[in-house]
Amino acid sequence: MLNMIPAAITLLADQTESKLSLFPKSASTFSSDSDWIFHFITIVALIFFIAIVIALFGFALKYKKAKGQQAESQTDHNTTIELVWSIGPSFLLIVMFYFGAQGFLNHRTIPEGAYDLGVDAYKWGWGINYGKFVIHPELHVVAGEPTKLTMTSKDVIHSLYIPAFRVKKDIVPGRFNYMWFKATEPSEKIATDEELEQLAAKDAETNASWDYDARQFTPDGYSFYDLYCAEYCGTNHSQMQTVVVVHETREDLEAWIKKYSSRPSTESPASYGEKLYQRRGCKSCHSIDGTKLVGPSWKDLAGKSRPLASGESVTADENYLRESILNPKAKIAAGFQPVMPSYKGQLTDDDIYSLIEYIKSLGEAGASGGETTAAEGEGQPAEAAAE
Ligand code: HEC
Ligand SMILES: [Cu+2]
Repeated sequence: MLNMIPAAITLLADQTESKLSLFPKSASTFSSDSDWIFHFITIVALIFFIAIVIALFGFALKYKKAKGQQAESQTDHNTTIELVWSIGPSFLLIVMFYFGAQGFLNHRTIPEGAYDLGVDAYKWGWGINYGKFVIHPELHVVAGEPTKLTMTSKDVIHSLYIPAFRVKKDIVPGRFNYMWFKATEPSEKIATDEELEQLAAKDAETNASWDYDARQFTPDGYSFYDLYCAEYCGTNHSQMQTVVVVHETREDLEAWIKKYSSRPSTESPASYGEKLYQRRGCKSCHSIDGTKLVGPSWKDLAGKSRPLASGESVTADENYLRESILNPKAKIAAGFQPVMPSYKGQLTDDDIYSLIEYIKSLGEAGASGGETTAAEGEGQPAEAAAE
């Protein structure tokens, strides 16, 4: 019996696909659970609001006395009315509670065998861990399969919110939080590889990063759903956004992951290093133009003398840079807090090498003699000197 209510309300208020709807497109199995009950509660509240306001004004007029007349007490008791207006609405509340609790438990119960991805939230960005050293700000999942997110924060409380999936969950530093969903509507491939290459070349020329809002597809050409941080977390909270791409098949997703698993053989380490700088969140703490952020700028860092908090100085050679990435607490740069997380086990040797080459490319090229140390480090491909 109770189960007829969702169907009836969905008929009444199935606006999620219409232009009038306040709801974003629905793209997960949760939408059908939650949208109707939202409408149901809104409609019930509206009906009661209207009835109560009409009664309020009606009685105010009916019992209005002329000015100066003495008010008289009219207290009376009607057991039937009292019972009806107490017990009647409580049935409505039970319906709301029943379906609310059902939806809540549904969100909490993660199905066995869900596809598990790690999520790292930090001020101000996202790192989705696909395993095999692939960490990327975009969230990529498969349609029709449950996905589980295991979420941690590196700093303050954030909240992962995907309106189209009707899911939202806080991410608290120092603990794991979980969420799951089953995406239903695959993304479409909107742009051709040729168009994408042109746009990427244009961005490289103007030094711009990919504009998701203006283009409405990802650098790989997919349409996407928005993912926001929904917990005010500081200055750039409003920019803490990324996108969700839903792949039609697991193979398609695996192919995408593979594409990001290592440096393409055609790409120079320094230019790949720049991508890692953007993708892996170094950007939120390190500038490349000399600006001091949470961490030191990478401009003119390589090869220079680096004063340490201990009072000593070291040369910022490849070994120092590598150590700073893998074991940041070993030597603290003077004037900075030891807040950089270690990237041990999260970057491949080639990733680290590429980042170092990128940092080296940010020194004033050729201006300093200390920079002729290219390809000296252990196990690094010798042909890959910076451009
Ligand atoms: C949460 C902020 C934060 C993030 C993210 C971060 N760093 Fe750092 N980094 C710092 C701070 C703060 C220092 C200076 C303190 C120290 O030496 O540990 C630092 C120091 C460094 C240094 C030494 C620089 C110098 O001037 O001596 C290198 C190299 C470095 N980071 C590389 C990276 C790379 C590569 C990434 C991304 C994969 C990264 N960092 C991500 C905060 C960060
Ligand atoms: Cu946030």
